[in-house]
Amino acid sequence: MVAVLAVVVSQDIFAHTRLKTPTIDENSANHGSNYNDVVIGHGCQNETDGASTIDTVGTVVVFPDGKDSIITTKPAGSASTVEAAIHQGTLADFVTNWASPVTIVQSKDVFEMQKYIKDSLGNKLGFWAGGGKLTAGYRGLIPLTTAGVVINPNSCAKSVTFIVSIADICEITDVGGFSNATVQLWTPAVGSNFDGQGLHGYDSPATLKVNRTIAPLPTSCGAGLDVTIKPSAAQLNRDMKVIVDGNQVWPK
Ligand SMILES: [Cu+2]
Repeated sequence: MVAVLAVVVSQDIFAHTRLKTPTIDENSANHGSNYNDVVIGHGCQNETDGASTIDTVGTVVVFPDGKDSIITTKPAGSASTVEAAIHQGTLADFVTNWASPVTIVQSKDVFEMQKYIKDSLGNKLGFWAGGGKLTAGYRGLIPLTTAGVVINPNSCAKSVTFIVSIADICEITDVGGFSNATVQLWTPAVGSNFDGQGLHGYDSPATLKVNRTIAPLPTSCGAGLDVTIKPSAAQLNRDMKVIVDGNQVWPK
């Protein structure tokens, strides 16, 4: 019985919502992009037996804006127990071309509507897709491309990992109504309204890791740095929204 339970639990972990291709190389091609999908792994959990039997009616995907993002570094290849250091500089210290990280690939395969989430300058920081539903027990592929990322050639970054915040919505509620039955939050715990403390997927966001493959690491860098870019709480509170025709639909 214990072995059976262990198998069920680990399958559930692998079914968390993630990018289909979570690790890519740098890409300096003109208008370079990398095709990818958000993979919605499972629906929401019913309150009777906790199984993921509730259909998903929409998803919200947000990349860090790179302006007030939380930037941390670790020596490349260090153990997960090594504490990350806060970087006091800007994202440009590590990435030279971050502006509009994501482009929607038009598709009605899963949801009927797709709309960008932009900042005040028009940068495309994410998108939502909704209308119709993803049936519980099925996987959903939501196609997108990410902009080609160029790592600052003078930096010591060996890789840069962008934390991608995703909300899979099963029932439209306000923030107070978030539960395992209404939403699956794949977000970093940064103190936003979307942390989902105690809920399935707590502090287990999707990631996009970009490996340095163009300019060689300067020899003065030694082994180099693994850099992580997380969105700020302020950004998530601003951007994790579904707005239809000027009206905020989610959270209510
Ligand atoms: Cu899961």
